[in-house]
Amino acid sequence: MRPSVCFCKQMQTTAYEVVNGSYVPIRDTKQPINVNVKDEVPVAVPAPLEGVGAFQKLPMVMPSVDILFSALKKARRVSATKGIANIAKRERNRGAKQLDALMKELAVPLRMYKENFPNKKTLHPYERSLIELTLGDGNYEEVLRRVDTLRKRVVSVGKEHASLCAKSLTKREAEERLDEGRKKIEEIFNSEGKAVDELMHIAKTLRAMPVVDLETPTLCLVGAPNVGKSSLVRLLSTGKPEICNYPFTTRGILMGHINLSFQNFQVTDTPGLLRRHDEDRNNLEKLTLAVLSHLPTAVLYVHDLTGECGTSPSDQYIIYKEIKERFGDHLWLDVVSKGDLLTDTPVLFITEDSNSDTSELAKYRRVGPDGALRVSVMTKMGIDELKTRVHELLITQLSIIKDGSTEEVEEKVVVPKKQFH
Ligand SMILES: Nc1nc2c(ncn2[C@@H]2O[C@H](COP(=O)(O)OP(=O)(O)OP(=O)(O)O)[C@@H](O)[C@H]2O)c(=O)[nH]1
Ligand SMILES: [Mg+2]
Repeated sequence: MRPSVCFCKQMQTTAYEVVNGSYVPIRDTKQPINVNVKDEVPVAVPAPLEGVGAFQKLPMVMPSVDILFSALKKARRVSATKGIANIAKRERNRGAKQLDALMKELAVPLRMYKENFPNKKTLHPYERSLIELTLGDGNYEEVLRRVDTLRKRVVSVGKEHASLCAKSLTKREAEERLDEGRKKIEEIFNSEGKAVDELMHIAKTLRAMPVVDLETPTLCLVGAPNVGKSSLVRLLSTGKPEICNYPFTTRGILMGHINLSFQNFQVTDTPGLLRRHDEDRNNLEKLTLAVLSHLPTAVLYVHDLTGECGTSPSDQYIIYKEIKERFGDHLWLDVVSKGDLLTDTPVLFITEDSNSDTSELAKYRRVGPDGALRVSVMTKMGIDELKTRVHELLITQLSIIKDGSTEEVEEKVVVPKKQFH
């Protein structure tokens, strides 16, 4: 049966730049062991997957100048308690109340940010990786810490000056102390309010990240740089990634959607992987590994045997072997791309020596891994077959997801929640 493909509206497909950092995604393979007392056989109980989507729930952060402006305006409107006849008393009461109001108007939004920006440790590992790789190591926590330090300083200085003002002996002194306190708080906010603006920028960056739904089957395109991943994403889904003839065109995770026979599927495009150790990988490659490590995606692995992409077939073979070994438990489909350019003679780079080829590598140069489908985006060779195979793969993934959620419901009944923490 050939699936009918209908393209739906493009959603959340913005790719984003990744800054430098030293984070390496590590697959969390540790699972709590539940010992069956009766036969004493340890049974691995999979930890329930925490949900993704925390970035969409981040609070809106106001620019620091707006927070200050609005707080000053509101504080100035505060008047002295009614019925105080003595001028000095009335003035110091007004001054103390205004400083207290100013302090509160500034501290409340800052406290709200602190409470509503999630602790990184409680996030889904995928979102944790995104934070590390896009914002840089520890930057998220650092900015939140600075916002909280600012809040504490405003509170402490506000209280100190409100109390000084309340002790004033004359109207003039009360006015001066109010002025002093206000200036001091303004100074602090002006010099340290940058943290709030940085937090606003962080929230904006995180909110713009592609939304992944763990319940929706997802296909992830993986392969060396420039092999034609994005071209296939464009053909298979609503995602419209940039396509260029140079490596690392794709600079972020991009999400497209496929609607096949009334069922929605997700497709993610990822940056290319080079032949090197994890420690040497750039953050773009680490993003790809984070997707494979933390998201239950099916993999469409793309091989370019034409020599066009810049990574030799033997290097692609080595990258492939490593990735397959690490992530081979994902549902998997191999494609050989740019079929229109492939000739019968396998391509050899100057740096390669075919005499040292194993029989497996020699076969790889000609046809790719066992069962790989040859396709061409240019001539549409193999594309109908690819769509059928992708559909089958995603339907299989859908049934795995459904089975998984049934098991999880059962587990929740019998296993105390504490065991997972
Ligand atoms: N002749 C031919 N060229 C192709 C085909 N598919 C992709 N290309 C070209 O290969 C180049 C790289 O394609 P992309 O789709 O950007 O490759 P990518 O793997 O996403 O690249 P990165 O994002 O940089 O890793 C572009 O110039 C494409 O036009 C194909 O089937 N035939
Ligand atoms: Mg690309």
